[in-house]
Amino acid sequence: MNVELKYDLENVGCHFDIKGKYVTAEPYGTGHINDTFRVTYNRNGINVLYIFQRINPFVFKDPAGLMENISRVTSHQKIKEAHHPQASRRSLNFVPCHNRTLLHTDRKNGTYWRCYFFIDNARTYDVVTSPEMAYQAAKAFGSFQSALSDLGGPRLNETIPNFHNTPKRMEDFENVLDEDKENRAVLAGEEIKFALKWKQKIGYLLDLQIKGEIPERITHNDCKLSNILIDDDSGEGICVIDLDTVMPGLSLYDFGDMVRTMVSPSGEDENSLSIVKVQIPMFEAMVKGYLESAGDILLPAEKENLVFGGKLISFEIGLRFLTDFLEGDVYFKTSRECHNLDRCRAQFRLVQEIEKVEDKLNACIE
Ligand code: ADP
Ligand code: GN1
Ligand code: MG
Repeated sequence: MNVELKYDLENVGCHFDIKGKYVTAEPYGTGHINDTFRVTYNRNGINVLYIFQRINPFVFKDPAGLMENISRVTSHQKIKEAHHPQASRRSLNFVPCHNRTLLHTDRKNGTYWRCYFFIDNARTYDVVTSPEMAYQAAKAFGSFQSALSDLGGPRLNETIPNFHNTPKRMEDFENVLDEDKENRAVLAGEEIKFALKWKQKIGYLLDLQIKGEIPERITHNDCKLSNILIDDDSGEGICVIDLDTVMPGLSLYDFGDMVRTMVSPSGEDENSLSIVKVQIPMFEAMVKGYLESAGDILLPAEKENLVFGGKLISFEIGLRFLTDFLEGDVYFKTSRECHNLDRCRAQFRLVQEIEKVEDKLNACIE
C-alpha cells in the first residue's frame, strides 16, 4: 500500500506546534524502518519544510526511552557546537507538540509521531560517489562518537536490546531456519551455508570487550552512509541523523557499518554481484576521516580491528536480511520479490571481497 495514503498527515501536524497552513506531504528518504515524510507548510506566504516520522512500533518497543536518549544526545551536541556559525544545521531539532512533549501519541492506532525541522540544502546518499564523500561522512560519524564520549548522566537506554550482539543474531537466524515457516530455505542454500561457516568468528569483538581491550561507548549503531546529511555546497557531513539506535555499543560497530556502506560502488541491494567490490581509495578516505575526528579517543585494539569491524557488520546485517527473508519479510521494508535475499547476497559478497584485500586494508590503517 502507498504509505502516503495510509496516514492523514494534516491531522498529525495539528498536534505539533507548527505555525502556518498545511500545504502538502510526500514520502521521503530510503529508510527501511520508520515512515518518513517531507511536509510543507505555508507561513506568511513562505513555504517551510518539516520532517514527520512515524516510529515503527514493531521495531521500537519503548518510544519514550528512545526519545529520552535522542533528547540527551542532541542537547549535548548543541552544547558542543554552540559556537559554530551553522550550529542549527549540525544536529536534529524537534518541533514539540502543543503539550510540549516531543511525541504525538496516536492512541487509536498505537503509533507515535515526531516532527523535525527540515535541514535544507543537504541530502543523503545511498551509494558513495567519491573518496571525498567517504572522508566527510566518516569524519562526521567520528565527530559524533567523539562528542558523545563525555556525555554525563546515567547509561543511555538500550532501545533495541542485543542490537549488535552477533551471536544472538545467529541464534535468532538458526531458530528461524529450523522453523522455515515460509519454505524459503530452499531458495537460499548457499547463503545459509555461508552464514553457518562464519559462526565461529562472530563473538570476537564481544570477547575483546570482556577482556577489557575495547570499551563500551555511546555509539550510533546505524552508521550507514544514508544516515548522514551531506551539505550541497560544501560537501561536508553536516548532520548525523536517524538517532533511534544511539545507545551503548562498540566503536567498531559504527566503523563497520561505514565500511559496509561506503567501500563498494554497489547499492545495498545490488543483484549484479560482480559490481560488489572494495574500492581501496574509499577505505583510505574513510579511515582518514574517522581517525582525524575520533582517533584521539580510540584505544589501540579499536584501531587494530577496523577492518574486522567492517567484515563483521557486513556479515551481521547480511545475516539479519537472510533471517528476515526466511521469516517472510516481517522487519525490513521490501519493494520487490526476494529483496531481502538480494540484500543478504550483496552483504555476504562484500564480506568475501573484504577478505580478499584484507592485508591491503590493514596496511592503509598503519
Ligand atoms: P529511517 O529510520 O526510516 O531510516 P531516517 O531518520 O533515516 O529514517 O530518515 C529518512 C530520511 O529522511 C533520511 O534519509 C533523510 O533523507 C531524511 N531526513 C531525516 N531527518 C531529516 C531532517 N531533519 N532534515 C532533512 N532531511 C531529513
Ligand atoms: C535499518 O532505519 P534504517 O533504514 O536507517 C536498520 C539497521 C540496518 C539498516 C540496513 C532499527 O536502518 O540496523 O543496518 O536498515 N535499523 C534498525 O540498511 O533495525
Ligand atoms: Mg535511516
